[in-house]
Amino acid sequence: MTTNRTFTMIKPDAVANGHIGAIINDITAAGFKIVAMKYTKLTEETAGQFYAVHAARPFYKDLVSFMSSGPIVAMILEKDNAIEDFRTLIGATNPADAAEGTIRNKYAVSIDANAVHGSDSDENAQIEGDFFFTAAERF
Ligand code: IDP
Ligand code: MG
Repeated sequence: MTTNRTFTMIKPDAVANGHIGAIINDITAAGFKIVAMKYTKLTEETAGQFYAVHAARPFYKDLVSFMSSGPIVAMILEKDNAIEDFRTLIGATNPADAAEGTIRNKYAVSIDANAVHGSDSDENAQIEGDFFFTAAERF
């Protein structure tokens, strides 16, 4: 089932570098509606749970440490073809490979500190949104 929703986080690097406003502007200008939004901070424990799918990868420990290093902005977004269109908007994981004008091209620092998260499937968008938001926090 396609839900037309995705989940994103503005990661600690982009928050610390003052890019919250610009990134939200790019997201809404691209036609995404904000369904839920929260300024919050992950702990090592909650970051570890969120990225449990990557637990076997060599960068997991660094990823958990980075994602709990400062505040983030979590959002559920809605648009036709949300998953794919949002991945296009943010660009490749490594900002060095991200297309001109994409969010990671403009705001990311490195392959780990890469400005934003974007869900990779409808199923994961649902799981990730549920991780941060109750039903009453979605509009
Ligand atoms: P994605 O965020 O583009 O979907 P994933 O492969 O799902 O990329 O990786 C999750 C996150 O883990 C990335 O956004 C990035 O922050 C980090 N990451 C991915 N690959 C590497 C790597 O090779 N070195 C360090 N960090 C990485
Ligand atoms: Mg991913």
